[in-house]
Amino acid sequence: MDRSKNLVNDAQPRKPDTGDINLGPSANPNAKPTDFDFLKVIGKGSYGKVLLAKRKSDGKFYAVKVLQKKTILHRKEQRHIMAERNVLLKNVKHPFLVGLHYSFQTPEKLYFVLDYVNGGEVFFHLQQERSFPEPRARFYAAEVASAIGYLHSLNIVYRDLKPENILLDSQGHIVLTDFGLCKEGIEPEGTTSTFCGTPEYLAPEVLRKQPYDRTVDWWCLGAVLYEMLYGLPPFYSQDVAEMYDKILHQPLQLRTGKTVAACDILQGLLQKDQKKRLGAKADFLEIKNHMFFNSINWDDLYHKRITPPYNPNVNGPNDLRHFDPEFTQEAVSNSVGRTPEQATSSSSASNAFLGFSYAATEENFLRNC
Ligand code: ISQ
Repeated sequence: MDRSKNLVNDAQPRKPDTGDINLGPSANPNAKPTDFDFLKVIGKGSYGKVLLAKRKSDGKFYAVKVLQKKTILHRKEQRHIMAERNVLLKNVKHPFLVGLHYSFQTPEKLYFVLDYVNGGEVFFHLQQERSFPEPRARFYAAEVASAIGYLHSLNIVYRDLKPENILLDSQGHIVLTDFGLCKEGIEPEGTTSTFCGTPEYLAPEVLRKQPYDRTVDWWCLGAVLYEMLYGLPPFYSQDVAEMYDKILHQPLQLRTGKTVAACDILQGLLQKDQKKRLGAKADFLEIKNHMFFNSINWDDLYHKRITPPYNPNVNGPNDLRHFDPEFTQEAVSNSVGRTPEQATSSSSASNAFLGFSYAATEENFLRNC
């Protein structure tokens, strides 16, 4: 007897459980890890790693983000939650958000093929210069705000904007990475809702584990702007417990030497009470209209018609000069797939800077993830 005839109308026959995740419109069912040579580790987070990869078919470079399924998939329902909430799966496209080309999966891992952005982290450049003059800080803050405003228009809260997620492209425009990879539905089990990497920019309500909304992103924008102008995050302390206490209780102190407009926007964005924070009423519009941004033509900004204040001067995609050697060296030292020359070299880490003399498999890179 054909039992399917007895199913009620809305009942779906169960598909066999393949462990596959719905990657949405970006899914490319034909893609596979061996399409790429994996060259360097260029980013790292609680989610997994980001690798610089060269596609064998056309020699193009990409940043490939690799996630272990086992760290994100603990309950079947999460597959659906992920498909709903993971912004990498939505049709998100903005000039200051990293572009997703396509995604694919193996039984163990998810792969997101992203633009490779090689102007370096904004905070790498900040470290070289201690602080930025107001016009430079304004330009970066405006591009970050434009991207956040766009995410909010799609009902996406970025939440964990942090220094390492703010990159420059080869021309010097902002590129935000990592939106949606360490949030609801994709957070590794056991991570608390508050902690996902560096704690400097945590808003008071996130620290208190209270419900948060989009205003959390305006706090983070304030923290980024503060650090660009003063060289250290607001409420900074080497002692993390003390820093938490300051975020929660210490009034914002602004040293002299900045304009009234800069002080005013910092006070608005770094307002501990989320209901009183700049952006609480009309979201991005309030930030856009603040006097600190009077000189910004937001339409020109969006269309990249404003010349960036700094040109990273990179020589094509092989140029890793702006990436922290902590990451770029690691690929070589972790790798077991060395050439005989590298196996006998006394200084394998320094080989990372001699160009791409070999290509490891993705497995070699991710062995220690
Ligand atoms: C793209 N280019 C360089 C580094 C990156 C880190 C994370 C996500 C995307 C990236």
